[in-house]
Amino acid sequence: MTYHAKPKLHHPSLARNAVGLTRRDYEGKVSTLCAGCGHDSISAAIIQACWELDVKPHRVAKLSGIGCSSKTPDYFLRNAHGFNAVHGRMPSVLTGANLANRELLYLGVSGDGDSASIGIGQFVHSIRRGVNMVYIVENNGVYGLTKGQFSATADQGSTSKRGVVNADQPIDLVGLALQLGASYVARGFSGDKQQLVPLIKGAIHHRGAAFIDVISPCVAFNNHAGSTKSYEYVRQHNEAVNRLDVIPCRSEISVEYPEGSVVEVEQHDGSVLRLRKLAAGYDPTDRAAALNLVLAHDSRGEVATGLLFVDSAAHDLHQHLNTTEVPFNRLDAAVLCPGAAALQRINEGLR
Ligand SMILES: Cc1ncc(C[n+]2csc(CCOP(=O)(O)OP(=O)(O)O)c2C)c(N)n1
Ligand code: SF4
Ligand SMILES: [Mg+2]
Repeated sequence: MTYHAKPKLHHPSLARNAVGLTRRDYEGKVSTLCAGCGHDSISAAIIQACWELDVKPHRVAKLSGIGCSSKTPDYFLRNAHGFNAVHGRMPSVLTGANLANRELLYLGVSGDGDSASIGIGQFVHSIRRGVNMVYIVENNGVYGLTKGQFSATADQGSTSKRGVVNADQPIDLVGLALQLGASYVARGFSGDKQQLVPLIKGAIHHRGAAFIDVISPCVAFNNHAGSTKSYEYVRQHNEAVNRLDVIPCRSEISVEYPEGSVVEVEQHDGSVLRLRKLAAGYDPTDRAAALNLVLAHDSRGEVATGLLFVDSAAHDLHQHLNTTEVPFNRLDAAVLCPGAAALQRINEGLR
């Protein structure tokens, strides 16, 4: 018999956030993933980010597709809304839910197989439409759930566990997201929680399509020498361009930094993204520079991480479509069905 429920009783001394919840209140079921899988570290980072931001779990909708990565929403935020879509179809389900109710926080969790292969058509359109969401790809370069075939993000020349060489060019989802107009683009590493938690927090505060590619090693099928998605490879080739602090309200800024070493980007909701520069002269508000940086690092076999691009003035899908602010489930019959006279007026206007 397997036992997946966690005890609900907490020690009374556990720290509580502003909405009265402990970190444990943001957990889910016990993970069934392999011990050491990067995906579990990403779940822990999501839990930490939501707890620190005082997110109310019932105001979150977590959506995913199929894969080990897509199983993970079961392991965090047990009191959130959840929908496990068909393989590669998470983005359209998320888009529909978001159109129906813009008041929830939409968290899409996917894999490199789910988003870069079968679901790539869905991925690109959700990004280019500017759906207000946090879209996380847990990128291990393989189809972990189906036993480790190369995915479309596997680097050319990297080898499988059995020594087969991948001949195909990889799809870089970060480069694609930048080209498609994503307004918050980051790359993290599941082995660096200190970097990842603020990247998720920044994405939660962002309005628009926020995309985070998280390199997340698959210990069962892609953690050997010859893989470019192993813990060792990423640790050796990780080039962080900046370190992010998310400050929910401007007045809380207290630490002083030497002039020129920090970029601050104010978000639409008043929160501030404070970026401590690690790469000299890198401007995270310049989309073309971000694309160049990613391509240059790729060509050297390096993994550029950090907040690569942000556009705080971006508009989201609702603003593009000028939709109603009231969630559909709160619109009454008179609004939804305004009657024959209103229809007549619309028809007249189209003649
Ligand atoms: C329509 C369809 N085709 C194929 C599959 C088989 N399948 C299940 S998961 C998966 C790949 C998952 O890879 P990824 O998204 O990278 O997730 P990971 O397991 O690596 O986290 C595939 C091909 C499926 N479930 N449905
Ligand atoms: S097979 Fe790979 S991706 Fe799936 S749980 Fe195991 S380590 Fe994680
Ligand atoms: Mg994968």
